[in-house]
Amino acid sequence: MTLRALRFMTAGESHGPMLVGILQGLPAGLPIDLAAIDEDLVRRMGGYGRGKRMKIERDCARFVAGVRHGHTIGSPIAFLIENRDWTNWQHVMGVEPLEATDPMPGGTTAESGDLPGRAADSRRVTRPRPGHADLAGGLKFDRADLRDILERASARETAARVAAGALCRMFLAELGVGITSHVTRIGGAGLEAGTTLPVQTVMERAEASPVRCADAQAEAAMIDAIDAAGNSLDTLGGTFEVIAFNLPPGLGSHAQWDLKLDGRIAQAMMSIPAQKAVEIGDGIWAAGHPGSVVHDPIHYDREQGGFYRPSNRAGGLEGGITFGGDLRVRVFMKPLSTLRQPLPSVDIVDGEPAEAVVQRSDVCAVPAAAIVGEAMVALIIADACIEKFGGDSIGETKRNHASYLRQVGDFPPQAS
Ligand code: EPS
Repeated sequence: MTLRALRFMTAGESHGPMLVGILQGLPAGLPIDLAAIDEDLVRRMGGYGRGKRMKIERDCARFVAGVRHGHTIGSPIAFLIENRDWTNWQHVMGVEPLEATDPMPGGTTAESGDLPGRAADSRRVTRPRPGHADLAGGLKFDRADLRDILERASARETAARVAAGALCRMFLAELGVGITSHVTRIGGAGLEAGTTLPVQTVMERAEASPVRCADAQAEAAMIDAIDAAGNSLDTLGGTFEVIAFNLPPGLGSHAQWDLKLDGRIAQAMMSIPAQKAVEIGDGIWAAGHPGSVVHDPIHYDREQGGFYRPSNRAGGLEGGITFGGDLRVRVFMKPLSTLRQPLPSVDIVDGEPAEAVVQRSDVCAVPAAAIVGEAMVALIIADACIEKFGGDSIGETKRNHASYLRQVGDFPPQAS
């Protein structure tokens, strides 16, 4: 349970008719830029190394509740994102029970072959891919067709997260908060260890890069690495960094384990498919260095707006609370588990060794994962802002936010 003031759920299979998202808890009166939501959806579809599915889709969000005349009205926001590929999967993903005589994909009928009904489907998946949810999910949900698992485990679901994240981003913009991201490594190619790029550089350069990399030399090496992996029928993971800037101090809390904002962010990032580790600030580097060089000294200058830090190795959080510096979260993605040259597996029908199923997939989806990472950070920070500032209307939230910032400016309180 990571959200405290917002509620968010998605539904939808990768090759079903559509994805569905419901987001509840944004204040009323928030202006909604529909085009900006679809722009974020297009950003997620892009990136060098994507596969053929993204050439079929034209992701856009159709709002069916919670937005009226361009503004939120305080009710749950509901939206749909159509899967254009659905037209190619209607038989495989149909809702109705299969009739014995139904024509099946592959030219068979449900009663043909030695397996009854749906199991005769030529797109039945019985050879789980190492690294995907196929086997673990099949065991848990007792499915004879592992498609019942992979359809929902697919990263297709993240399109709905990006639409919800775009709504949260609009809310955060009202409070002056911005979010950006860049790719720092793909396979063996990346920025030099210890590189921290300024937010402005990331915003200007990463967006224009096919791999979302802000450094031209690293970008070229990443593209070469993706080409080489694709040519050898392999896949690549990598790392990306999400940065949230102009954050108020005081989001999250030290007071209880499940209130700490770093923990809430880490959970949200780890929930993105294929992510295996999360680092806040220079956390991994810090583990190998003494405290005297790790922690960010505290300075004060009224002219400069009060407290400030010459460094931000903490990544914007101390004790699970923002202190006013940029939030920097790095996320580590494993290579996609659908391999065109499949790994050894076992056929669940007979327990015999078999090569894992080969599904259409991407060679590399790290640039897309960075956009999903932005959305998840937007969701968690928006949640923490509503938790801190409340407000049923955006005007009320902004008044509370402004009043709190005055309090911070007057710190410390007069002794009573
Ligand atoms: C994805 C849609 C999927 C994959 C990919 C991401 O479409 P399809 O399975 O039809 O090709 O391209 O999914 C995975 C990497 C995965 O492991 O499931 C998308 O919309 O992002």
